[in-house]
Amino acid sequence: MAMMTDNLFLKIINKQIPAKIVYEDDLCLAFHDIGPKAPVHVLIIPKKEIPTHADIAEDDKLLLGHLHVVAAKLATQLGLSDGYRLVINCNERAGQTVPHLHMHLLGGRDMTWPPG
Ligand code: IU
Repeated sequence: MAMMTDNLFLKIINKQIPAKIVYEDDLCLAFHDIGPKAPVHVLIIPKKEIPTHADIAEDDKLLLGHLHVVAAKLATQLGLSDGYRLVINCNERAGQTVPHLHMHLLGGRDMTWPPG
């Protein structure tokens, strides 16, 4: 699938379109993926506009660390202590469709490796 030209996640951050939000603070938002690929599938996104993983800068170190801390806490809260996977797709060839950095938190089923 091609990358969207519109950043719909910005509209979710600004509450212009609905999402099932599970966590929010000044830096990030987490919500259930609209098309879940596992029994638990949450997206964790920075509020800062960073289009892709390749656009992360030195100044974003604390922000990226924060996203991981939030992901770990959510995984525990959502009952994924027996295992979960974090995925960041970067650019179209890797399957990124929304041009706003997002971390997938997936769990609740056995995972295979390598990913497709
Ligand atoms: P990707 O890594 O860019 O492929 O992931 C985008 C995800 O965003 C994908 O799993 C979609 O189902 C999900 N999503 C969503 O949860 N809500 C939306 O409004 C849109 C996409 I657009």
